Amino acid sequence: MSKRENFIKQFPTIVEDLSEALRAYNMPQEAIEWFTRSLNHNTPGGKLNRGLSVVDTYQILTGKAELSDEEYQKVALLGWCIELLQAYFLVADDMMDHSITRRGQPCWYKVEGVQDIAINDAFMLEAAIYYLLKKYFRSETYYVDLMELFHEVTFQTELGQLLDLITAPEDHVDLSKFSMDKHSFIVRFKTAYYSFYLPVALAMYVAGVTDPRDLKQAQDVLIPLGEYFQIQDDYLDCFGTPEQIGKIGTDIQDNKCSWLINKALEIVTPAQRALLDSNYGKKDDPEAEAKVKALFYELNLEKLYRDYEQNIANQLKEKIANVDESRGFRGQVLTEFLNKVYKRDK
Ligand code: GPP
Ligand code: MG
Ligand code: MG
Ligand code: MG
Repeated sequence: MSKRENFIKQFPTIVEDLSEALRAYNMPQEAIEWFTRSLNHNTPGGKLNRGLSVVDTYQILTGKAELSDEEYQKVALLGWCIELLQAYFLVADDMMDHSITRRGQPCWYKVEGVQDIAINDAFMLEAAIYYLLKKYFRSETYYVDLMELFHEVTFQTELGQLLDLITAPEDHVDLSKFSMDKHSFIVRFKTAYYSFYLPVALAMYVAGVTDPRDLKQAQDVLIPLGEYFQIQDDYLDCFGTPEQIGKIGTDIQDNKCSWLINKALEIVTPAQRALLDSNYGKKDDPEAEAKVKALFYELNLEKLYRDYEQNIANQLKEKIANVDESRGFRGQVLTEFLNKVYKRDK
C-alpha cells in the first residue's frame, strides 16, 4: 500500500469522530450529513503532501523506518489537521477568487445548494482541527505548543490573504502597486507558513526536537521553499493546463500580484506596458486575458521562470548542506521537501 493510500485509510475515522461531536450536541441527522459531505468534498481530494510530510518528517527525526499503529495514527492525525486547515482556506479562497474548479471538481461554493453556506462550512472545517487536537493530544506536554502553532500560522496565512486581496482590488487596476518585494511578502504569509513550516514544526514537537534554534533552522529553509512553491503555483495558473493542475487559472482576470506579472513588469517596453495597463485585471473579459497571456508567452517568461527555479534550488541546497544536526534536527527533512517541489508540474 502506498503512503498516500495508508494515510487516506485514516480519514473515515476522522469523519466518524467529527460526526460523533455533532451527535453529542444532538444535532439533527440532516446537519451531520451536511458536515460529512463538506468534509468529504473538501478535505481528501488533493495531493495531500502537507499531511503526508508530517509523517515523513517524524520518521526522519526519530530514525524509525516503521511506526507502531498507535504512533502512526497520532502523527498522521496531525497531518489530517493540516489538510483540514488547507480545506478551510481553500473553500474560502475559492469564493474570494471567484474560482470555478478545484482538484478537478467544482469548488464547494459552486456545488448545487451550497453557495454562501460554504462560509460557515469553512469555519467548521477550521473548528474540526481543534476538536481533534483536544481529543487526541490533550494529555501531551506539547498540547499547547501545537495549538499555539496552529493559531499563529492561521493568523499569518490570513495576513497574507489580506495583502493578496487588497493588492488586487476588483474595480481598480494599478500595476504600479505591484513589486517583487510585495509578492514575496504576500506568498510567504499566504502559503509558506502553513504549507511548509507547519508540517515540519508539528513533527518536531511530537519528536521532541524543539530547540528554538532548530525551529529557526527549519524556518530559514522552509519559508523560501514555500515562496518557490507559490511561484510555481503562479506560473502554472497561466502556463499549466486545467487537466494538469485541476483548476482553472484566474490570476490575470483577478488582477493578482503574481510572480508572472511582476517579472513581466521588470522587462516590458512602454508599448507592452500599455497593453498590460489596459488588459490586466479585466473581470469577465477572456479576450483581454488572452492578450495578456500572449504577451507573457512573447516575453518568454517560461525561460525566466526556469532560470529562477534553478537558482533558488541551488541556494536552498547550499543552505541545507549547512544545517547543524548536533541537537537532533536533520537536513534530510528539508531535502525531502525540496525534492517534492522541484520542477513539479501540478
Ligand atoms: C493560495 O493562493 C493561498 C491560500 C489558499 C490561502 C488562503 C487563505 C485564507 C485565509 C482563505 P491562491 O489563490 O493562488 O491558490 P489557488 O491558486 O490554489 O486558488
Ligand atoms: Mg487566492
Ligand atoms: Mg485562489
Ligand atoms: Mg494560484
